[in-house]
Amino acid sequence: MTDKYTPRPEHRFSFGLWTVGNRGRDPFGAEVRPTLSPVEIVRLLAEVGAWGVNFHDNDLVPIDATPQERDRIVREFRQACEDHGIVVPMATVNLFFDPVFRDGAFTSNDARVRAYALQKTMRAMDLGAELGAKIFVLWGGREGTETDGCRRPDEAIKRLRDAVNFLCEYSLDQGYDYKFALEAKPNEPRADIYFPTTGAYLAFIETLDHPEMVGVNPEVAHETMAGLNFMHAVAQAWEAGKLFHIDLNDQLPGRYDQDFRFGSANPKAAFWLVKFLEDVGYAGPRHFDAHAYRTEDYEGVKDFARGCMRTYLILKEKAERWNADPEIQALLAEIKETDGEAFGKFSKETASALLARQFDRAALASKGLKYERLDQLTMEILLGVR
Ligand code: GLT
Ligand code: MN
Ligand code: MN
Repeated sequence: MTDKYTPRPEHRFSFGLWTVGNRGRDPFGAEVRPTLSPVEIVRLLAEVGAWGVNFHDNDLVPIDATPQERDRIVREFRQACEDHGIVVPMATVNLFFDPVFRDGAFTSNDARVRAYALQKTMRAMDLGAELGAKIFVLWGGREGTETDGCRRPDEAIKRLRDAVNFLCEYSLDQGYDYKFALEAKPNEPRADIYFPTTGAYLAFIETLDHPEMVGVNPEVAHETMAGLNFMHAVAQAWEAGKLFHIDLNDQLPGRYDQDFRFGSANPKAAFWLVKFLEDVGYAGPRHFDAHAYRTEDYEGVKDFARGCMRTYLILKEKAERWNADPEIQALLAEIKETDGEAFGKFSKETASALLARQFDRAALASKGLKYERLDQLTMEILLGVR
C-alpha cells in the first residue's frame, strides 16, 4: 500500500544493522530471532522503504575476521547496498561488547586498552569511509563506573579529550571529512556513564582542538532515562550548530533502556520533536536506534521498522496541520504581541533606561495566557478530531 505516509529517500530514514538485526536477547533471556547477515538486513531495509543503513565495525566485520574475510564482507555489503539503493550515512565503533572494554575504552586506566580502543576506532573509521559514511558516532557505553574509587572523573574527561583530538587529526590526515557525533547516556550498561546528557557533551566539545568537527547524536531514550525533555536537548544542540545526527526511538522514564518503536511510548513528546526538526529544517539522517519487541519474528521486525517511519511521517503531517490551524495561529499571534524587544544590547544608556523603568507587576501577571486552550487544540490535532 502506498499512501502519503510511505517513506521516500528524501525523508532520510536510516536504521543501524544492530536495530532491525536485533535478535531480542536481554539480560534475562536468550535471543528469540535467528541471525540475519548484513546483506539480508540491507534487503529487509529496502523492502520496508528505508534510505540508509548504519553499522558498528563489528556489526559488519566480526572482531576476529581476517583481512581477506573483511574484504569479502565489505564487497558483498557494498554490492547489496548498490543493488537495493541503500546508502551508508553513518558509521560507528563498538567499544562496549568485548571484555577488554569492561572498565572503559578511551577512559580505561590501562593505557594499552586506551591505545587498542583508538586503533579499533581508526579501523572503524577506515571501514565507514570506504562505504561512504560522513558521520561518525561515538557512544561511550562503557566509559563510566560502578565505584568512583577507580579513577577521578576529571581524569576520564581528559582521556576522552585526548582520544577525540587524536581521531579528528586522523580524519583530517586521511581526508575522510568526517563529522563526529558524540552520544550521551546516563547509565546502562555502567552504573554511571561519564557525560550523562547531551548538554554535558556540548560543553565538552568546546574544549577540543577541532570543535567544528564534533557535534552530538542525541537519543530520545537516553535523555528520557535521565528524566529530561529530549526536544529541549535537541534544540540546544541545533541552536549551537551541533545537531550532527539523531537517534529516534521511545522510552518511558524510570525504566531500563527500552529502545521502543519511535513515538510508541510518548506520542506527544514525539510530536513536539518532529515539529521542531521539521520547523527548523534539520536536514540530517532520521536514524531509528530502536528494536522490535522480543515477541516478534522478522515479519514483526518489518512492522516495527515501518511503524517508526510511518509515525514520523504522520507526526510531520500533524505538525503541518498545527502550523496551519487558524485558531492556533491566532493564539500564537496573541502570545507574540507581548514578545517585542525586551532590553536591546547593553550600553550605559540602555542600562540606565532599564533601571529607571517602572513595571506594573500585578498587571503583567493578570492576563491569562491561554496555554490550556493551545495545548487542548494540540491534543485534538494529535487525537485526530481536528
Ligand atoms: C547501542 C546503544 C545505542 C548507540 C549505538 C551506537 S549502540 O545500541 O544502545 O544507543 O547509539 O554505538
Ligand atoms: Mn543510540
Ligand atoms: Mn538506546
